Amino acid sequence: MRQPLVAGNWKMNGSKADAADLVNGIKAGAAKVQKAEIAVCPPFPYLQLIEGLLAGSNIRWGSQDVSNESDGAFTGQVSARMLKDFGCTYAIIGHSERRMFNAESDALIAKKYDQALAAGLTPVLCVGESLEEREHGKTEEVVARHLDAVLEGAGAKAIGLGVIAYEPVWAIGTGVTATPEQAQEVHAFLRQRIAAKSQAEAEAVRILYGGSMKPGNAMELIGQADIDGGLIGGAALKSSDFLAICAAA
Ligand code: 3PY
Repeated sequence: MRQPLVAGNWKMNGSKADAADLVNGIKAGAAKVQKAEIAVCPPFPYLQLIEGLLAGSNIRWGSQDVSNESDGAFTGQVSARMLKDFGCTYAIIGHSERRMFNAESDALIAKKYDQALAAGLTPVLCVGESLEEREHGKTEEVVARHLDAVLEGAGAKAIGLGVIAYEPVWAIGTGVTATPEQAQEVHAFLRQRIAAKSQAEAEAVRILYGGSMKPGNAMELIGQADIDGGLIGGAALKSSDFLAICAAA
């Protein structure tokens, strides 16, 4: 029913040459990926290069962020319309690194989500708790707050038009991965919360797991009932690892 999605979040890594090598490597192996939809999210300066290299392939690309404004005097920001203009499909929104290092609030993230949808992009809304929050039994409270910022404002239909990525902060860049059971529990919670507003949107929306997903754990994680793919960090920077995750999905 739900086609798995494996999206690589390259973060602020690599050079122009690295970006070209990586995407060419992914392109070369993509034919062996049977089921999953593949997407890459390179840094902004390389998007146009990647768009050219991916022309004619069925690999999609996305941005790692988008402005909460449509246009105007917002130095340094990139609008959803600009991204859509030259073929962008996805926009990662509310990644924990942006919540942490750029002080992005739920209200701001909800505006970015609206901008992405209005321009015809598919927002990938990141939600997830810190280690301290998990240890204090606050996981559901935190991911509910992150989800509700969009669900309560834009509504279940808007959530159904996007993708959700559950990324426990304690599993990002630490090498520690949530167990399949821990991840499934949160994914099921998120889906039930959407189902309380709309069963159809809850069944349709893809919920990805992110946080140290790698070739060795991808199959078990994505094999869980409510895990529909991955948002991949470090392992997305090596085409063989990324392709192995895509093949496992
Ligand atoms: C990670 O796996 O490190 C990520 O943050 C993916 O977005």
